Amino acid sequence: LLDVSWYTESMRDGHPVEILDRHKLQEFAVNDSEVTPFSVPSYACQRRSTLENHNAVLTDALSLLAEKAELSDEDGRGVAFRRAAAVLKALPSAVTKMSQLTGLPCLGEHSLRVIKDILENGASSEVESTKESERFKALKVLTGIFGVGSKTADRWIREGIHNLQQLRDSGQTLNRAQQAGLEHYDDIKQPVSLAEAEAIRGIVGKAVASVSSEAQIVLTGGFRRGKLTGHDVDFLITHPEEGSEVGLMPKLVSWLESRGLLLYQKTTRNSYLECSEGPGRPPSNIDRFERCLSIFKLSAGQTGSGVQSEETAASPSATERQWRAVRVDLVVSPISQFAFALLGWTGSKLFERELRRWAGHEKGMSLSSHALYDSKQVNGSKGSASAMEEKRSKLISCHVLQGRYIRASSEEEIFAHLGLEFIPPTERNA
Ligand code: DCT
Ligand code: MG
Repeated sequence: LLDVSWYTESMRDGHPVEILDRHKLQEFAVNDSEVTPFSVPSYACQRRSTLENHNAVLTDALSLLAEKAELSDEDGRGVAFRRAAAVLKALPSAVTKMSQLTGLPCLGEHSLRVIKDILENGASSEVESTKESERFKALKVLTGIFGVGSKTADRWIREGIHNLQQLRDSGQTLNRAQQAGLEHYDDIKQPVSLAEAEAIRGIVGKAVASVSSEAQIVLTGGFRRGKLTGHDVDFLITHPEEGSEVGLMPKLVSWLESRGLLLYQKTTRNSYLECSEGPGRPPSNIDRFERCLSIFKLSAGQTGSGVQSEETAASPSATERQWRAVRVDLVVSPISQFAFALLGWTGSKLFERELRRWAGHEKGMSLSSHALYDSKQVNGSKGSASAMEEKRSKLISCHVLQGRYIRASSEEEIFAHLGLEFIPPTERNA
């Protein structure tokens, strides 16, 4: 009776994880003797991944190939490279021999070939040729524009547009986000520093306090994981009284807009409804909270240390004008979903993906940034029920479903429900 499509979806999502066996490794091994292989658990959410990385050369190479795959709409391949990179990031020291990799999870043949190339020749030919590829360079530049995804970039490249000037000259119609993205390209490309993130937190915090004395704001994303720079600043806002978070976002946005602090903003309303939604995860990993994607205008005076000095080369005007554009995401969550939202918005992206994969494959549960749903007692099937019957059963199951949602008021509780050891934010840098 119940909709279990999320489960099959998560199965599809869970690309088979390759475990490297000794037989396969022989192809790659250089010298097996006197080498102790590393050992790590399969899922990134079972590992402690700090920002310390002893294998940056290898993980940068694999991350670049992941990026290339993602920009080419090959998500499965992208995830495989991301998982391989995350395994190497979790190792306690640098890999020097292929034989150290025996038994490690998530290292497929392609990733091993890249690693071997680097260990033996100092570089991977595939990575080097990707870096030089005109198509890859154009995809990077064009998708670097806020509001431009890989599909749009691909279409533009096919029309002969490879860089910003060609885009400006082409007369392409850009939407509002893309226009703002193009206008503030240099600033947005520049990493956001922790000092800038904290300055923005101060301003947004003031805005939140002035629209509601009890509302709370938390810095999430990479900065919560201890990163010193990021591509944007992510905030999660809630209110201790369920329902009182409704209406906060428009007030907050008005407050910021009236002070000229937003160069661009687009707010989407909360579209999550547990009852009508059923246990399914959203079709994409994007959650359904009320969300404001914005480009913030940060004045030099507000960071204390002025506009980042590094950007002088990229954008000489940034220091002259005494402000810079910064990407800021605001998300509002009801307090009942706050722990899930906090966990979901802290990342890393791969850590989140692995938590969901663990929940689905190992625990028969569905995890989102809204809820944890236990589907183990699901019986019946979607079968050939008519649309009418399906609608009716969905309404009935709505009541039944309540019992299978697992509530949690902290991240620690969610890890416990998932049967995982708690991993603090600073160790979620998979
Ligand atoms: N997220 C996710 N899946 C996505 C996108 C985002 O799980 N497809 C979560 C994890 C991180 C958080 O949202 C914020 O996203 P980003 O800002 O893109 O990531 P970040 O880790 O904060 O990276 P950066 O430091 O570069 O901003
Ligand atoms: Mg971020």
